[in-house]
Amino acid sequence: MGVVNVTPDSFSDGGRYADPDAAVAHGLELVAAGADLLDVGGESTRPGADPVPIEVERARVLPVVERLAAEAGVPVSIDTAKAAVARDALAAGAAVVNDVTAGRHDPETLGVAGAAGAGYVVMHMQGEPRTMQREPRYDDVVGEVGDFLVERLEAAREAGIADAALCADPGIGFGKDVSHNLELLARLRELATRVGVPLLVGTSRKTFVGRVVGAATGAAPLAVDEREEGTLATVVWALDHGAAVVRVHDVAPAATAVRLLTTMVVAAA
Ligand code: PMM
Repeated sequence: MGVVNVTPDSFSDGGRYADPDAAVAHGLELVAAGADLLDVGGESTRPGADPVPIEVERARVLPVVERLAAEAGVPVSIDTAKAAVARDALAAGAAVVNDVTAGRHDPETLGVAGAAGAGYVVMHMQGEPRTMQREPRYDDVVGEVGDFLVERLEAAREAGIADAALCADPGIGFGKDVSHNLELLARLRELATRVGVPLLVGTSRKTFVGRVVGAATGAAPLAVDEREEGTLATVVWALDHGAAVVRVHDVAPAATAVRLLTTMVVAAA
């Protein structure tokens, strides 16, 4: 899944593709580089981010969704927690709703996806973006994330979303510190078995990658644009430990790594 952020303030690529033409061109590049799915988002979920008014989000994403759905040749997902934005994006050609609140922010989002026969990603987050990194706490992060995902998947089914249209995501970096993220990745297969639907994992350029690499080399945490190699390690790990989809900003290196991983997995079988 290639990320197309149409935002001025995403932590990973804020402002680079805020113009619709630039965002569409970027999405097409990601497909040429090997993306099988594009995720278009108009509201930053970075820690501390302020919510975006609905009209602003709509104006950012709809022209981009419409053009990519027509031109990209792969399914387009809309990264939103708002039912009205999801509804309009699906009408504009999106095929999947990626809701980082798992339908808690706006419960109607589930029904919108169900009525449209769209795919739906249920993601775990402790707290909300504005405050989620303040002191995340768990007794058993894998157990609690699993419980949450199972409960929200059930809510999605009750809203009419078909089982085959569902995907679950542990929400790496969403109300989690480095050790929580590492434990979720370490026990990803257990989580995949528990939720019983394909698992999506988004580690790309996230803070924990920069912290772990920095700590390992005795250097300061890496800046966002220095996290690509670390991201690739997590991508390969996630796919080899039960993930079905990985959400990345830089598709070309991930696609190369996935090709090699696939060859090795086949050779090892
Ligand atoms: N991460 C971000 C945004 N949306 N959606 C899902 N399902 N999983 C994620 O891990 C995820 C997401 C934050 O990254 P960005 O601001 O670079 O898009």
